[in-house]
Amino acid sequence: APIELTYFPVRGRGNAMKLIMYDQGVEWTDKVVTIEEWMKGDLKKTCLFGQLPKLKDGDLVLYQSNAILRHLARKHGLYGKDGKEAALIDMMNDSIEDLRVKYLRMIYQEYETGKEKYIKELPGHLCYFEAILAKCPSGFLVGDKISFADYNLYDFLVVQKILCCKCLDNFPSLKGYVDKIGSRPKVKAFMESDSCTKLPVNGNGKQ
Ligand code: GSH
Repeated sequence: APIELTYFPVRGRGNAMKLIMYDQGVEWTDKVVTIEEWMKGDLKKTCLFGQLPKLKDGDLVLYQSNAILRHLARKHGLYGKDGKEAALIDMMNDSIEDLRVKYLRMIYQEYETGKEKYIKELPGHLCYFEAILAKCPSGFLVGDKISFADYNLYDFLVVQKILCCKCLDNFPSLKGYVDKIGSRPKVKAFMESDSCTKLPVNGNGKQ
């Protein structure tokens, strides 16, 4: 049976895993849960931590977006060539998660009052990834191959550009990275497809 992804009709935490599945040629079905359906509460009660996304792969049922990314990575060779690379990829992904949490806090809790400050502070966070990528001849975060952290960072950076189109202007390596990953034929096709463009970036309509 194909993998089944249950999530809200937003890009949010779902897009990076969809990108991986699309780019890696994984078959999956989308189970879209509207907010109205969710508000009824029945599905929430069945979710291990009361939240989505949820990924069903055979008899494995997974919650937590980063655990889902890692599961897909293990299955599809997106977790480095050895334990050392895997550790470094985990480290990168944790840092992306830190930034994602900051972004989501601003979007959901203080968009009106905190957006300008967030945009002002963003270069101070992105500069670390700029320095990392400037030193990577492969153009990926770790090693010679794309990893789940690359899909996650790419997705995050695209969303930052939606917030502030100039945010990568002083970061040539990050710009080149977004262009490079974004020009992978299936990544490009997915990002231009209805599955991505028809969805709001976030659940509250802010972006
Ligand atoms: N750490 C979790 C993950 O990475 O999957 C966070 C999951 C999360 O925040 N889910 C939100 C949710 O289910 C949507 S992105 N909200 C509805 C609710 O909490 O009732």
